Order: sequence, then structure tokens, then C-alpha cells
Amino acid sequence: MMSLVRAAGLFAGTLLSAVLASGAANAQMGQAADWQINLQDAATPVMERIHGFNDLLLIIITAIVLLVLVLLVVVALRFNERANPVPSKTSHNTLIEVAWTVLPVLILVVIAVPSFRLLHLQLNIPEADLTLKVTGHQWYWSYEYPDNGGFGFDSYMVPTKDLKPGQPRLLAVDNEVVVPVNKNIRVQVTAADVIHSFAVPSFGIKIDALPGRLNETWFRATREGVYYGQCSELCGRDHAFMPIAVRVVSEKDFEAWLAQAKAKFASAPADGRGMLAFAAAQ
Ligand SMILES: [Cu+2]
Repeated sequence: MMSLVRAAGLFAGTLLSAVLASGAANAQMGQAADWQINLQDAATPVMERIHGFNDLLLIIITAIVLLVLVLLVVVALRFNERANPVPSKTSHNTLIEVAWTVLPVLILVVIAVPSFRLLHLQLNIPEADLTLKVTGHQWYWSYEYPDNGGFGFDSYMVPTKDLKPGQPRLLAVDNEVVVPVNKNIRVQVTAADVIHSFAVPSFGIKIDALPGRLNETWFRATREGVYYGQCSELCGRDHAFMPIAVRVVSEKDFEAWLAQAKAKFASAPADGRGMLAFAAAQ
């Protein structure tokens, strides 16, 4: 009996550590990886906290599942008809009844405290160093930099046949959003037609893009690199083909990009090419 319980515990412990480690082992920065089963790598303080919260919940739920498993096994072995031919007639036990009410309440409190702290971190937008306006369209994103002269551009998925080496299929875009590292970026999100959702897993952000409404979120990327996301609200035929690519660069590289982007996109402003151009690019 005890060896069975110990074996079950050992198995669950191994499984848990495998699950916790797998994300780090397989994850490719900023995008999903083959056989990945944990969350994507964290590139912002918010996502780091989401990782921590997720790990806490995984530990709690594993402990609960093991407890219930042990109780079931004990009941099945010790109180079956053969092992226990004369059953007890007990129908109440005040201590146990209080315990199985109070313990779940305490567990919920343990979960609620970090949960609300995380929500507070996500929803309280700090003093922004840069504002980025994101607009969802059927089926591409457009970006504007209101703090830097208000230039903007459209960002379309690169069709599979045009992919360059290193560009991930269904995620690479023609015009990436570029932001500086270690700066608070305020993201204002809206849509031009139907509801979309702006989501970048490594940043821990996912926010609805609603026509006629401006939603706000923020991120501070702490590592340079390219981070990918996808529209996360069913928005029509090409919902799956409007990826998000954010390139995080040093302050110096960002200034250089700004100068070049201002010149490039001033002559070719966001034009809402829309469906026709996208269909032509396919
Ligand atoms: Cu969409």
C-alpha cells in the first residue's frame, strides 16, 4: 500500500519537473517550438510573473490531484466488501466537515493574492516611454508611432513561397514593429472593421481590438530579439494569416530605424490596401 503511494508520488514529481523544465529546454525565443508543452519564454516582467503564477497553480493542482488519488486508493483497498465486511454506521464528523470547507477556502486565498497582484501589474500602465497604436484589419495589422511624428505602416504576413531563410512560416511579416529594449511601451489597440485580438505570448499581452474603441495595454521587453504573436479573435477568412512580429532592438538601433522608417513610410503611408493586395500576395 505505502509503496504504491510512494511510487505514485515519485511518478507525479518526475512528471511535474519534466513539465516545468520542458518549456525552457524546447522554447525558441519569441515563438512556439516543436513539442513545447509549457508557456512560451518570458521577455517581459509581466510574462515572468505569469510563468511564476502558472507554476504555483501547477504545484497546487498536482498536490490536490495526488491527495484525491490517495484517498480513492485508500477507500478502494481498505473499505471494500472483502477487507471491511462490517461497515461503520458513521454519518457525521464535525472536524472533517469543517476541514474540507476551510481548506479549499484557504487554497483559494493563496491563489487569489498573487492573482490580483498580477492583474494589478498588467492593468496599471506605467509612465510610457513610447506609444504604439495598433489597428486590426481584415486581415493584417497596421501600426502608428504617434510620439514620433505619427508615421504608420501596414504589416502583412509573408506568403510561404516568399519566405527567406530563418523566417518562420505563418509568423514572419513584411514590416515588423520595432521597439527599444527596456522601455515601457504603451500599446493602444483598436480595429477598423471587426473584432480582432492583439496577442504576443512572450510579452504576456492579449487584448481585444474593437472597432470604435481604444484598448490599452503595455509591455517592457527586457531582451532583444523578434517576438511573434497572432490575431487571437476569430475575425474572418484569413484570421490565421495576420501574424504580429515585434523586433526589440537597442536604443541606438531604434533611433536609426526611426530615421529610416520615417522617410520610408512618410512617402508611403498606411493605405489600407486590405483584402485585394493580400489576395494578390498569396
Ligand atoms: Cu483578426
